[in-house]
Formats: sequence, structure tokens, C-alpha cells
Amino acid sequence: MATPPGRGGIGVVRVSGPEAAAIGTAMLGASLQPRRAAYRAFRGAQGEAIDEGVAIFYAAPRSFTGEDVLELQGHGGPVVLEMLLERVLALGARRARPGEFTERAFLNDKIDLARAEAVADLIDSATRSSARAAARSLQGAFSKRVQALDQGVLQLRVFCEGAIDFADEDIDFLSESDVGARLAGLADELDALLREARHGALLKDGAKAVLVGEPNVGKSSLFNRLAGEDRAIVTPVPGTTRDALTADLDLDGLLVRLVDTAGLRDAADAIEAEGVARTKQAMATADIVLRVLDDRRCAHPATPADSEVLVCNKADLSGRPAGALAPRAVRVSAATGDGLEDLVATLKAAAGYNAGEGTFTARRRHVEGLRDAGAALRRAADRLGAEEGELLAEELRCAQGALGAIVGETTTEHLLGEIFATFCIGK
Ligand SMILES: Nc1nc2c(ncn2[C@@H]2O[C@H](COP(=O)(O)OP(=O)(O)O)[C@@H](O)[C@H]2O)c(=O)[nH]1
Ligand SMILES: [Mg+2]
Repeated sequence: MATPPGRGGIGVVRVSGPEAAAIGTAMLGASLQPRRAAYRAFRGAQGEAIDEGVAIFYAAPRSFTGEDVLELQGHGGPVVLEMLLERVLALGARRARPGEFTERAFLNDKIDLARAEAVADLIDSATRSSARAAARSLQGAFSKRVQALDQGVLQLRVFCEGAIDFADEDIDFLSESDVGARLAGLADELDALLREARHGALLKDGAKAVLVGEPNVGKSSLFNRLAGEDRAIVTPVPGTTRDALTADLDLDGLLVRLVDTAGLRDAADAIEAEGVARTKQAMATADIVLRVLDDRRCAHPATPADSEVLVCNKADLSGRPAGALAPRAVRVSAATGDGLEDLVATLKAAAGYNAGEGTFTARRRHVEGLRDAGAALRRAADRLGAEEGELLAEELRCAQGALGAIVGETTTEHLLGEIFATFCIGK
């Protein structure tokens, strides 16, 4: 089933593989002209109509999977769709695994691996920015850049391997050629792509931010302000919050999973102690820690660590002006809302988010692949300096391997299983 379970205007059953045409003929009573929508009755084993709707047949290789594909668009009711599916199964089909259609599209060379991943990323997008960026990845914006780099490395490698073959001759090909300049150029391009890919991964995954601080400084009040609703219980009694609450915020396209915690102190009872333990757990997995202080006790805010943002709250009580204090420190009032915009801006900056930037989405796997390729190029430059031609060529081969893995030129069954298992059924 290509449409989600439940009631809907239409429901789609999709069949891919060599028997798709025969299944279509058996159910529709006649064969279909490829790529033409036909309005037909969808028939059961006794010739009875299970449903009626639009049938489309795509002949291989001009289909999403690259195989023969039959699409039956009937009415979107769970029972009628299940009956339609049972009929298709009785005719020799089997239920698809999650992501199997896209996996086949990849295996049949219809799309590369980074684009296949973009299919899932587009479906799973939580913000408009990440959806737009995933659509660009799906169109190949990221893959093309990786492939261009791969080509550049390949050409250099061919040149170097050629040079090694002439090593007996007088001219020293490697040191007198522009290999060094070409290597540097490729490394620069790779760095630029890595920066964009990091941003793309942030767009896709979002960032996790955790509110920590002593009880009663206003963590839950800030949480409610940022979440835009009263989710957390706020009381003047210290130790009110015990369980970690989360809210997903869309900050100009950046998805931030905000976590309110019990805070950090020597707990008064067992439940709060568990809350404090959970706070520490949340902090360990956070991208950003929002350390909340009472502004009346934050005269000289300490310089926060890289992944930390200092939030001096209760500006209305201290009487100091709200606003940004330093690159990663901000004064706010959860009670009046003053300084909240500065807090949001500080949060985005700490995550490394730039709302204007967002050419494509990427995954951590891609970022790591680019990092590996970059490291290989740097090692290649060292080999060039040491005039070790064969090792230089070997490092270039390594860089190519890392780039190839991103678009799926080289993969393992394990990696493919991991990637496609996270897809929804029917895609
Ligand atoms: N005046 C003032 N009171 C605040 C502010 N933020 C929180 N409070 C109050 O401080 C108390 C503790 O707040 P809460 O959000 O539960 O703190 P938490 O324990 O850190 O989660 C409550 O009575 C809040 O109403 C603020 O900015 N200004
Ligand atoms: Mg609280």
C-alpha cells in the first residue's frame, strides 16, 4: 500500500516486478497501455468488483523502481484496500518491506544512494526549510557536487598513476606538475561541501537543547514561553519538575527539540533524585545546554562552553535590560517575554544555523564520508611533499572510495539494510 492506513479520498496499491503486467491484466480484464491512466473495475477471483478506480501501468525501465510497475488507485478505505491487496497477493505478489520500492530504484540505478535517502528525508521533514532542502537533495543537488569532486579526484589519480609508470625517466612528473595545486583546489571544494553538508544535516536532524539550572530559576517558565503553551507545571516550590518534558520548536526552519528538566541540585526526595539523574542523561545527549540562572545572581556571567548558552532569567526582578550579553549569553524575562527573540537568535547561532543557507539536506553518514575524503586528500598532499608517488595514488583511491560510498557506488548490504529499514511501508 502506497498510501497510509486509514480513511482517505483515494488509496493506492502499488506492485513492482516482472509479474506486475500479468496481475494488472487478471484484475482489470485487459492489458493496459503504458503510462496511460485507465478507469476500470478492480476485480476479484470470481470476477466481482472489489472497487473501481484509476489504473496506471509503467513499463520497465521507465518507472520509479526501474521495473514494471502497476498502480491501482481506488477508494481510501482500510477494508477495501486490504481486499485489493489480498487479491494482488493471491495473484503472486508479496508485501513490500519498508523502503523496498526506493531500494529497488537504487539497485536498478534509477537514483543514487544520497537521492534515495532524500526520499525518506523529504517524507520525514519537520519544517518547511528541511522539506525544501530535501527536495533539492532529491533532485540531485548534493549528489552532483559529490560526483563532480569524485571526477576531479579520479582525473588526478589517473594522472598520478600515469606519472608513476614513467618514474624511471629523467623528468620528475609529480614535482614538476601542478598536482599540488590541483590537490589544494579539490581540498578547498571538499571543505566547502563539508560545511554545507553539516548545515544540511542540521536542517534534517535539528538540534537538541536542554534547559538546566537550579530549581526555581525559571526553566519551566522559559520552556512554556518557547513552546508557546503551558506544558510544564510552574510553581514557586523548588523541585516541581521531575520528569523531562520535550517540545519541538520550529525556529525559522531549524527544528529544535527542547527539553525541560528537573534541574541540578541535591535532591530532596527519591523522585526528584531520579529527575536529576534524567537531567544529566539529557545533558549528555544534548547539542546545546541552556544554563539558566537567576539574573539577580548573575552579575558577571561566566564565559559559557562551546555548546552552552547562558540564560540570565528574571530580568524584570533584577531591573536590568533584557537582550544579548555576549555571543552565547542572553538576559531574558520569562515572565514578561522580554529578550526571548534574542534567546532564539542565540540558540540558532549556537546550533550553527543560518536561515538563509539551506541548499540541500545531508545525513551524518554523508558528513563523515566527506570528512574521510578530506583526510585522505590531506594525507595525499603529505605524500606529494615526501615524493611518495605510489602512496599518493593510494590516498587518492581512498578519497574516491569515501566519496563513492556517499552516492552508493560502493555499499554493504548492512548499510543498505540500515538505510531502507527506516523508510515507511510502501515507499
Ligand atoms: N518575576 C519573574 N518570575 C519568574 C520568571 N521566571 C519564572 N518565574 C517564577 O519563578 C518560579 C519558578 O519558576 P519555574 O519555571 O517553575 O522554575 P524551574 O524550577 O526552574 O522550572 C515561579 O513562581 C515562576 O512564576 C521571571 O522571568 N520573572
Ligand atoms: Mg521546572
